Amino acid sequence: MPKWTRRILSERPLNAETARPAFASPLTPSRALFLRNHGPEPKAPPDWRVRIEGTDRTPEFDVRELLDLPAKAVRMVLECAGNGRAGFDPTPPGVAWGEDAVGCVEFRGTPLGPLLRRAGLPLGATEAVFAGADQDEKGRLFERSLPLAKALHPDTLVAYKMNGRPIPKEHGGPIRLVVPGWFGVASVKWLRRVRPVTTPFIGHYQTESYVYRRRRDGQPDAPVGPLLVKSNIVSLARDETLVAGRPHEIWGWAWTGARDIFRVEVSTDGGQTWSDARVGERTGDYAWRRWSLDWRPGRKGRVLVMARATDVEGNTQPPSGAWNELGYGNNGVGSVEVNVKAKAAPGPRKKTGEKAAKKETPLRT
Ligand SMILES: Nc1nc2c(c(=O)[nH]1)N[C@H]1C(S)=C(S)[C@@H](COP(=O)(O)O)O[C@H]1N2
Ligand SMILES: [Mo]
Repeated sequence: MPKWTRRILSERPLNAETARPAFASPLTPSRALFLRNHGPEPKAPPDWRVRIEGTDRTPEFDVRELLDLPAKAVRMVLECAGNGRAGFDPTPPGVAWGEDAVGCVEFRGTPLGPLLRRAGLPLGATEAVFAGADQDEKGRLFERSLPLAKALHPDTLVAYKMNGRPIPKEHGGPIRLVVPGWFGVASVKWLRRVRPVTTPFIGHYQTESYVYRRRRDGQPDAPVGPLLVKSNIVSLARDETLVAGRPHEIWGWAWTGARDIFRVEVSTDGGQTWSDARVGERTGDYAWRRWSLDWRPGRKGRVLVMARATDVEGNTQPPSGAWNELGYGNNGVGSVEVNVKAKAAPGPRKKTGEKAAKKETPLRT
């Protein structure tokens, strides 16, 4: 099994980006997936239970009991809303995520809706509040709410498996909420308590952070919600050197919080001209799709390669993401600058020897 090295942005709490080699596969191995924490991992006793607080009853479930309920698997992109923050100018405060706080994983669990309905929803319930077991350095619980309709959506799961195995502790095991199609903050790890409420939930992780804030523009804060349309470039590393005339398949992943990706365009001239990439098969309602374009770099020099995704609702990645005070949702067009060097010139003629003879074989046809 490969040893994945995540890029660590902070040790305490542990925040780290996905190990880049893991982007080679459609599903991100759990050990390579980014980690986003606001405090230390809580202790996980073996009898971990999640409580659903209804009007009629407050059932509790451990993993074994959840396994007896109807199960569903979802392949989904998990992306931190702060992914790409370092690309905003000026850079907002917070963890300076590059582009790799994202991955695509398969969760398995039981839909939350029936659990909430069976426990009994209060008349006029508008949201459900989810509490994790972890506390941040200020002693605040990690709590976040969802609009009731999203909490009741058949794909919103109380999950106990990730990539076919029990959810690793660092990813919120043994029991985690998963909200496919929404930024990672909605998917509360170490889930302890679910309670429907009739008034908007106010809490640090709901109304003070993980909100789009543009007070200068007189806009009210809005909690981050669905993923924005976005793509990454996997096949090229920054400042990598390519050889003029030698084919290269430019490829990466594209995802959206809308229903599906519609197209991905690629530019190899810094955004002057764009070509449609091939978009690979759909592997799940919330999974990312591979895109690729065959390219033969021309003249030597620096080349800015860019990728731009559009979803079926007509949302396109903007040239740069919409800046906001806390630095969320940067889905500006991704780019990577590479070097193209000239094809190796034929070396000075050698007088004798097999090797020299081989080298002199004309390559052009
Ligand atoms: N209990 C709890 N749940 C949490 C968090 C947290 O700090 N505590 N971080 C959230 C954020 S902001 C993200 S992006 C995802 C990250 O999930 P991962 O660490 O499994 O990649 O978990 C979310 N759920
Ligand atoms: Mo996040």
